[in-house]
Formats: sequence, structure tokens, C-alpha cells
Amino acid sequence: MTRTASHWGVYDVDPDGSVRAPASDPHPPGLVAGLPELAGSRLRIDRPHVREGWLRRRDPSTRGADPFVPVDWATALGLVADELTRVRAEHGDEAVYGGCYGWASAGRLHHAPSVLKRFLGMNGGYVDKVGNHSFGAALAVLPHVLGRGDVIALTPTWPEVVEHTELVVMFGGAHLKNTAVDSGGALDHTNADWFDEARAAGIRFVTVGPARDDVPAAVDPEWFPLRPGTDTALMLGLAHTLHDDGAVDRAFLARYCDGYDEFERYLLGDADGIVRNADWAAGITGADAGRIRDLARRMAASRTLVTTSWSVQRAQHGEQPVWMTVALAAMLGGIGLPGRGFGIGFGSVRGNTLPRTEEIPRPTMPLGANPVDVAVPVGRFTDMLLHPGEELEYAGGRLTLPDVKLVYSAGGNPFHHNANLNRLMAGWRRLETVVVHEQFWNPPAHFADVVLPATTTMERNDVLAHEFAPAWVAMTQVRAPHAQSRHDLDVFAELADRLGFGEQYHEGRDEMGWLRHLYDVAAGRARRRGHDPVDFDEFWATGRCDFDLRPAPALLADFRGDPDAHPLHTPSGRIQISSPTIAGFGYDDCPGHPAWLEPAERLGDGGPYGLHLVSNQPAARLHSQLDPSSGSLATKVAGHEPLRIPRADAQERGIADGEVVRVFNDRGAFYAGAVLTDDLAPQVCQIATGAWYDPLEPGTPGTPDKHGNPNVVTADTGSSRLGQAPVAQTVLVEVEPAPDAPPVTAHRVPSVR
Ligand SMILES: Nc1nc2c(c(=O)[nH]1)N[C@H]1C(S)=C(S)[C@@H](COP(=O)(O)OP(=O)(O)OC[C@H]3O[C@@H](n4cnc5c(=O)[nH]c(N)nc54)[C@H](O)[C@@H]3O)O[C@H]1N2
Ligand SMILES: Nc1nc2c(c(=O)[nH]1)N[C@H]1C(S)=C(S)[C@@H](COP(=O)(O)OP(=O)(O)OC[C@H]3O[C@@H](n4cnc5c(=O)[nH]c(N)nc54)[C@H](O)[C@@H]3O)O[C@H]1N2
Ligand SMILES: [Mo]
Repeated sequence: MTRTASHWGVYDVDPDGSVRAPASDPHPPGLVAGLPELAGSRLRIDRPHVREGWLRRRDPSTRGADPFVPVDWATALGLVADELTRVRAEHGDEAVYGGCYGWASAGRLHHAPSVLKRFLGMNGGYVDKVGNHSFGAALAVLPHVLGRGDVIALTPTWPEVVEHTELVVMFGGAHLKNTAVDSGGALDHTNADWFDEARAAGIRFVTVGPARDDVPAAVDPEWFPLRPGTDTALMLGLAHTLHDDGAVDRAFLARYCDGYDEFERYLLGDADGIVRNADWAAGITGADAGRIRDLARRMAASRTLVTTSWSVQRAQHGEQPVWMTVALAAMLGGIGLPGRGFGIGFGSVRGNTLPRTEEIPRPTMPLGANPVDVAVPVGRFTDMLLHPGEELEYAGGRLTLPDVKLVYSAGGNPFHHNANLNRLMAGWRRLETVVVHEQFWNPPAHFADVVLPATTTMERNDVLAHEFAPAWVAMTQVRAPHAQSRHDLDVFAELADRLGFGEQYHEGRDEMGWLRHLYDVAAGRARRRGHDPVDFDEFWATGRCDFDLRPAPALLADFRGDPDAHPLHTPSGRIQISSPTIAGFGYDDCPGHPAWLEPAERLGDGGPYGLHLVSNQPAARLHSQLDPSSGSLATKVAGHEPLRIPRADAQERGIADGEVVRVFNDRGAFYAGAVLTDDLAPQVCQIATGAWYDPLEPGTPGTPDKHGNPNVVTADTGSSRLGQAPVAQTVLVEVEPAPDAPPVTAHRVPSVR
């Protein structure tokens, strides 16, 4: 067997090292070539390294600027074990942060954040994270609205859409490149084919958002150019037209919803005199009022699905567009019918191609208990570093931010996922110690004190499994570990040995022993749910365990069938168009019903920065993963990450196509390569995330990034006090030509003593 897998696909490796996707994948993304290409790269970390300033002086101020000292594994693990023990003894278990956020790699056994948390939990505990970067605001609000927070399941599937839908109105679109990946692993890539089938079935697509190309041109979508962050206003305008036309499904609202009246009073402006109609929406969104009315009428007259991509809620007040999506779908009355109602994240990842089934319990590494009961919202990580002891209002309660002294990170890139990197840097310098497991000399490695080299998926045996995938796939080791790199699992097992709980950690199992054990436990659970998985030896010999997926009914179909027998887990048992619980929190940034709330930054606000920056997911990478691969490098412009800018806005600023530009605001600046386009709404610029952070003067506050990392300029405020979720999309900038931009040095190995 030479088959292995990644988050972006399954692939086979020939003895000569060449790779190809299996024939069963109709459209494997180019990303598949990235991992094998980088497996032996000069950027791989060959042995443990310790930052000189930490080793000699325990000086945090030169972190990111110092040379590294290579050490042997025994020395490195001794340093880490002693440091963990010191920090716990001097500052307590709440001083250790292990809630590392990150996609890591595919594979259920060698899942870096899991093996890390299992280790830290047994070593006294760790401060964890709560929420996520992907859909944190939705995660906060939907339990109050629908009584459930399983956001990735809250969308209809493609088969339902093709069979039942007439009109799909997509806020934020469903860009095909996003469906290249699934957390846990994409088995195959069929979204393009589903779009084709939908087109053949005569389904109409409307994409509402800042970019024309968020829906494939193949389905000839209608584009509603929109100022970013204004979706809620547009949805309110649509809702008002439904109301005016008498097209609201009152019977649906009466039987299945609670609190519509209160929302309706807001819509009509009963209290404040502001009528949220199409004209009002046009003024905020930049869309045409006549087109808004027309769209509302077509939505009422068709079997309509309203989808909202996760990007839309990755913004200040990001709870509102999600809540309003549900409210709008409720007014149309289609919720619970196949292919109708709403979809949150339809097309944000690959998962919605599959006939939804009851979840197959996939193999997972048991985390064990965490004796420390503190979890900080992911978006508030820098607040935690800068303001220990302060109170944070969150989700109706109050959270005291812990005083973290040591960050232990494996499988995430804090210089990718966090916003406002200059502020992060100020917090990062307050840490006494940063321990990182990494595969490459990337930003997390450059900004660590102890760097332990990790293997990649190609160098280990594992099992690929995703909640909604119809098969588990054996990931076979296809290369020897690079240089002295080790599996994260083995590193933690040895650290546990040194700290006296080795047997508890590894339970006497080696890699294959663990795989067999995790598989057997999951297979047992699957059998109890009526599935018939093959035994482990057959799985490993054939490389696959297939499940017969029984398509489940449409989302909320049982509730629609009988809301008394299948009530939602909300206070009323119904869909909460208004929520007394949320209203009771008294948050002005998240009131008791969906509402348009003015964000801190938006186009037309009269401030000094005249362009809205959208940072979307990269086509040629997974976040920062694969950035040095040839596929990603081929997308760069003059060595920098490309920034798309509308032709007129570029010309106004004297910017030519292919030129290097400086993108800046009060929080920071980065350099990028300009690409002039006609595919963006006026005054909207767009850059993908994931260019490796490349500060001009590492560790110096305010230093520009040379490469094109948008998080140098993004804000790290919370979506609201309800969600405290990241707001990457709420950011205004200015752009200017930068003929003297410094050269990019992102893909470098540090100097070594
Ligand atoms: N401006 C802006 N910022 C954003 C977003 C945005 O839209 N705009 N999106 C946000 C979203 S949705 C997300 S999910 C986050 C993603 O942020 P992250 O998940 O932090 O990004 P990745 O680049 O996937 O980071 C994974 C890291 O793990 C390492 N790694 C991979 N496999 C292994 C392994 O087996 N062992 C070890 N030890 N390390 C491994 C990789 O080298 C890489 O450094 O970013 C967020 N940040
Ligand atoms: N190839 C690839 N695929 C990925 C990933 C990757 O790194 N690479 N990351 C995965 C991850 S972790 C996640 S969470 C998902 C994220 O999935 P999404 O959040 O859906 O994806 P994005 O690319 O961030 O945004 C999609 C589009 O939303 C539009 N948009 C931005 N702001 C607004 C707005 O205010 N209103 C409207 N209407 N539209 C707006 C932008 O034009 C953008 O192209 O993608 C996943 N898929
Ligand atoms: Mo994400």
C-alpha cells in the first residue's frame, strides 16, 4: 500500500516518489502535490533547536530575532520537562496554555492538538480555547436560535438542492476552492459536478457579496455587489419587501417560530422610526433598491434556499447575519423542506456533497481530563496575554483571563490565525516560554524558544476519518521521518516518561497498537449504531473501510413534521426569531433579535481609510500550510501575496497591475503584489490568508510584514460580548504604490549557532 491522505485529498505515492490522486477523485485539487513536494524541503526542521536568548538568559525580548542553537533530543526534552515543572511550581497550572488552535494535519492518531492536550491534561492541566475562527459567531448565536450548535451540519446537501431547489441566494457564495478541503480529510472532489448538475436542472444562483467569482461562472450566477459586512441590512431590506407584499409565510411563523412580532416591530421601525426597507438597505449596502425588491419577490415565488458562508459572520456583529439568515428563511416558510430554508456554510468546505447520515463515530485519540477549568475564546488570545486578571464579558457570563506564562503549541500557526499581529507580538513577548512542535521553519518556529521537529503525514501511519465521510482510509507511511524529526505522539510519550506518567499516557502502545485500538473502539461504536465495519486487519490490508450511508431526512424535517413531538432545544421549543435569553444579557452589541448594528469600520464611514480589505481562504494552500510549495509560489506577484484591487480604485491611487503596494491602517502595514480586477465591488480589496508572516524587524512593534499577511492590519476585537469571535473581515485600509518595498524573506531557515 502506498496510499496516504491530507485534509485536501487522498493520494498514492509511487516507489519513485511521484504522486497521483486515485481515479475515484474526479477533480483532485492541485494542492495534493504540495505535501510530497515539501517533504524533503530545505525548510524542514532537522533536529531540536533552542533559541539562544532563552537558553542563555531566559530573555523573552529577543524572541523571533535570536539565532537558534541545535541540541540533541535528550537535551531538548530535558529542557521542556524542567520548564513545565518550573512554571507549574512557580505560577500554577493555569500558567500553561495548551488550547492551541489549528488545523494540523489529517489523521486521527497523530492529530497534534489532541496528543498535546492529552499530555498537558495528565501533567496537571492547561488553559484551553473555546470557539473557533471558522464560524465562532454562528456557534455562539445558533444554540439560542435553533437550540443546536452543530454548525457544520446546518446546511442542506447538494443532492437535495439539485432535486428540490429553484433559486439559491448565496451570501458570500460557495467558492469551489474552499470545497477542496475538509477538516479530517476530503475523500474526493465533486462540488464542480454538482454545480453542473444544478445548472442542468435549471436552478438559478444569485451571489450576494463583494466578489463576482465566489460562485463558479459555469452556473451563470447573478451578482449583487455588496459592501462587506452589510449583509444583515440587505436581508432586512428583503424581509421588509416580503412584509410589504404580504408574502410572509404567517402560518409557518405561527407554528414553528417564537418572537416574530418583536422582530417585526424593529423591521417596521415602530420604536425608532427607521423603516428597514429596500431603500434603507440600498443606502447601507450599495445594492440597488429596485433589485432588492425584485429579488425578494423572486424568493417568495420560488422554492428558495438562502445560504450564508462562514466568511459573512467572521466580522463584528457576525451573530446578526446568521440569525437574520434563519429569520429570512423562516419568513419564506421553507425551513425543514429538502433543499429549502437556510444553509450556513454551504460550500465553505467540501462536506455538503454527501447524503447526510447520522454521524459515524470516527476514531479519535482520547484526550482525558483537563484539571484546569479555564477556556478562553480563540479570538481573545492576545487579550489574555496582555491583560491577565481582567474580566471578559462572554456569553452571558464573566471570564477572568488567566495569567499564562508558557504556551505549548502543536498543529496551529498563531501568526496565521490571530488578528492584529503587532498587538499579538506585544503579548507574545510577555510569555516566559514558548514550546512549539513544527515541521518547517515557518513563523511559529521562528517565534518559539524550543522548537521540536515533527514528522509529516507521509512519515507515519494513521487513519483518515471525517464525520460525514462514507469511508475511513488507511494512511500508510510512505517516507522515512525527515532527519531527526519525530511523531508528536512519541515526543509526548517520552516527555510523559520523564515526568513520571508515561504508562498512563501511552498505555504501552506503539503506533500500530494505537491505530488498532482507536479503530476497534470506533468500529465497536459504529456496530452498535447498526453499521458493519470490517475488522482492523482487513482495513489495514485493503486500505479502506466503507460505510453504507443511509440518507437522513432534510435538516429540521422532523421538527417541521411535528414541532410538538420534535421540539428544538430552545426555551420555546421553536425557532427563536427573538431570544429572551439573549435580550436578558443586555448586550448592546447583540440585542434580542437580529438587527443591523453599525460596525467600527465600514465603507463610507468618513474615516481616513477608503478601502475594505477582505481576506479569504487561499486557493493554493490550506491557510499557511504549503505556502512554500510551487503551487502557492506560482500565485505570488513580484514575490508577494497578490492583492486584488478594483481597476478604478487602483488607477485613482496610481497603482499599476503587477506593482508592489503597501497596505496599511493604524494597526500596521504589509506589502503585496497588486492585481487589477473587475470582479470586486467598488472600494473592496481582497487578499488570501496564509502568506508566511515576514516582519521587517522581527519582534519590533509596528514593523511591517514584507510578504502579504493580512492579519497585520486586521482588528482583534470580538464579534460581540455574546460570541467574542474573531472579526477578520471588519477592516478598512489604504493602499499606495511601494516601489522601494523590501524583498520577501519568508521562506528562510534561521541562523544557527
Ligand atoms: N485575516 C484572516 N485570518 C484568518 C482567517 C480569515 O479568513 N482571515 N481565517 C481563520 C480561520 S477560518 C482559520 S480555521 C484559521 C486557521 O489557522 P491555523 O489552523 O493556525 O492555520 P494552519 O496554517 O493550518 O496551521 C497549522 C500549523 O500546523 C502545522 N502542522 C501541520 N501538521 C502538523 C503535525 O502533524 N504536527 C505539528 N506539530 N504541526 C503540524 C503546520 O505546519 C502549520 O504551521 O485562520 C483564521 N485566520
Ligand atoms: N483551498 C482552501 N479551502 C479552504 C481553506 C483553505 O485554507 N484553503 N480553509 C477552510 C476553512 S478553515 C474554512 S473556515 C472555510 C471558510 O469558508 P468561507 O468563510 O466561506 O471562505 P472565505 O474564503 O473566507 O470567504 C468566502 C467569500 O466570502 C466573501 N465575503 C467576505 N466578506 C463578506 C461579506 O461581508 N459579505 C459577503 N456576502 N461576502 C463576503 C469573499 O468574497 C470570499 O471570497 O474554508 C475552508 N476551505
Ligand atoms: Mo476555518
